[in-house]
Amino acid sequence: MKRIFSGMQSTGQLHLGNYLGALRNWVKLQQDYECFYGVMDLHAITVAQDPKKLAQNTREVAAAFYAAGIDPKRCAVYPQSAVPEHTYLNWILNNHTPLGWLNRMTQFKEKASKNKDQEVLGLYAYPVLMAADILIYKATHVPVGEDQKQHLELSRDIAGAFNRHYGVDYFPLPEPQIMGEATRVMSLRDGTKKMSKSDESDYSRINLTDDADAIATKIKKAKTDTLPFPATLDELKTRAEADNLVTIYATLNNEAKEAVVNRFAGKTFSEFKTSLIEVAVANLAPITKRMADYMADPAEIDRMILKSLFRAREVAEKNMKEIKQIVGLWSAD
Ligand code: AQP
Repeated sequence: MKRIFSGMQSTGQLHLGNYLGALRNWVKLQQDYECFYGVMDLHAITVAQDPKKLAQNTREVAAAFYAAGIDPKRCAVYPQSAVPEHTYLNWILNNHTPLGWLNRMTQFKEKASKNKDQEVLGLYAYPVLMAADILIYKATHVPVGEDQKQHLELSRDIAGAFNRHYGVDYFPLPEPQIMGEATRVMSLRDGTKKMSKSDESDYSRINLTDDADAIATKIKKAKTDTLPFPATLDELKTRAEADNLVTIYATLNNEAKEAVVNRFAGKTFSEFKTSLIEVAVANLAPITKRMADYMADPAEIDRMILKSLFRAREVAEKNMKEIKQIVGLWSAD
């Protein structure tokens, strides 16, 4: 069976971009693949986190996975820090990653440019840890949003560099799976910026914990231009904010963007937004409700994590033994 790895950082509450760009697709993929879904708490600390909140955020992300429909009986769902082989392999892969490759990564430039205090080695080296996250399971496929494509390509390059260096065909070159229409959901306040957990404005995103009132307020306040609703797909493409809202609508409602444009052409944005609120609440309210139930019982989340963590550890430990042999590291067995 083909194997999938993907993960989400526990940097805050998951939002509609995480859901439509990744999580919703993960739920579909669990039917056909062996899946490892990590809560990436070691990636989270590449920017400053409050130690009092981090473990709780990690539980909350796991709860969002379960609430969205990830079945822990089929998939491993676990915090990254609970499988130390991720960081062990990270160190080995550091030695097969030329600095020039890391210098090209746009996410480091974007995040570090926002804050000079964030120019730390961990943030710079983040893509190598991401390669280790994937390769420790010898994953063949990685479902991600568009923003992670560059990191995925680097993971393939690092896997190839390791294989060539040791003259082995050990790591498969992982394939990115960028699925559906909503591969890059944009901020509700600025159609040129991606929706992000770390955006200062809570109005820029719909969180998976938002109730119906919050969703309605955020959609009503979402930025649009002053022109009437676009009449054609070509026109939509030239209007970032409208395009984003139509993409959200179409993806949540499982229909083509063209069908949405045809339905609302000639109507007002306010009519469109009223309908979008209905669609968003109908889709997200059941997830929000299930998340609230899980979050009311954090001990149960921990028990659920422990039930599937062993699968990740089993595969990671076995592969690490093989990798140590390839590299020539000492072992008594
Ligand atoms: N706006 C988005 N549209 C589509 N997909 C998205 N993803 C994130 N934002 C969008 C996808 O969600 C998965 C998990 O991402 P992550 O939490 O590990 O980190 P990120 O991509 O850096 O997400 P954020 O929200 O922007 O986090 P912060 O603010 O902490 O950096 C990935 O598959 C990603 O593609």
